[in-house]
Amino acid sequence: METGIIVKGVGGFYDVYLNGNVLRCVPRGKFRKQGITPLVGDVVEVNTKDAAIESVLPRKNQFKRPCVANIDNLGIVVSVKHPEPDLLLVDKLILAARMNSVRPFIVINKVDLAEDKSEIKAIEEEYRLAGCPIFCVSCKEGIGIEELKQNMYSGITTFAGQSAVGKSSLINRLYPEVSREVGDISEKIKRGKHTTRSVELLVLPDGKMLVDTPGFSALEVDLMEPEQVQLYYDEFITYADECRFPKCLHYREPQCAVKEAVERGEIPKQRYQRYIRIIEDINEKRRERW
Ligand SMILES: Nc1nc2c(ncn2[C@@H]2O[C@H](COP(=O)(O)OP(=O)(O)OP(=O)(O)O)[C@@H](O)[C@H]2O)c(=O)[nH]1
Ligand SMILES: [Mg+2]
Ligand SMILES: [Zn+2]
Repeated sequence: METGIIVKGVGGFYDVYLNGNVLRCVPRGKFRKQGITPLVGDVVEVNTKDAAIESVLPRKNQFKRPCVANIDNLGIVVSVKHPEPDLLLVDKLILAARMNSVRPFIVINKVDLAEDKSEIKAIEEEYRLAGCPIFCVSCKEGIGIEELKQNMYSGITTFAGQSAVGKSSLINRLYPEVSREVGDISEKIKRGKHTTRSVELLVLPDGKMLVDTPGFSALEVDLMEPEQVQLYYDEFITYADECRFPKCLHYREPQCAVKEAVERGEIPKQRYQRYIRIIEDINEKRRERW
């Protein structure tokens, strides 16, 4: 028995990356009876004699769009401009990642479009205390690409962010050897035709892995409890103990140490205000549900 990782599903078969090779395998019939569908990203035990998947190891996480398991890292891409940065989306993606035990990092792309450094600094400042590494790059000019590549975490990485921030360009720049796999125009047309385009895990020369479809969804944030959200804000942690109420949401409560830290400028104000928007959004969604 050998352990491998599913890189692709092909009409009832699964391509398993195993000892540096890809082996097309069939799942044992018992999976269907047990209601288990193997997913791309699954770590599986394979009987190499008859290329059969014997078992699927427990998953660390699982996503619907793209349909993939065991994501380790999420690169959240945002551009200096064109499009204007949507930092609420960045915040939600950080939350969605952390909620699912995925490690987030931020990539500020299109630094070549910044008229002066202050536009880049403004974004960096927002996430100074958020506990995610930040990389500044220009896919157009090749700035910062090598540094990001050196710092890419091991395991499975996927990128997310608004349309046109440069996710495909980034993958092309980082890993030109797999570039034909990512969204050029023809790929986009193809995708339009096949509404459920299958997801594929790309094994890179350095052994790291990449999910080629950026589709990590931030919607799950709506399912969080309001009390849970703050747990994922590193910048609140040191202050939260000092709040008057142990279950303080740092929202409308009096004597809130987090709000005081915001007033003193120790926590970035906009980031805090977007946190409040997320809390209010969740509350609103709940009211609609009842
Ligand atoms: N000026 C500048 N333009 C860039 C840079 N990176 C990407 N672009 C341009 O931004 C546009 C969008 O890039 P894509 O890589 O297709 O963006 P994407 O995030 O994959 O977009 P979707 O697939 O729609 O989600 C393209 O016209 C790129 O040429 C950059 O660093 N600087
Ligand atoms: Mg793209
Ligand atoms: Zn508080």
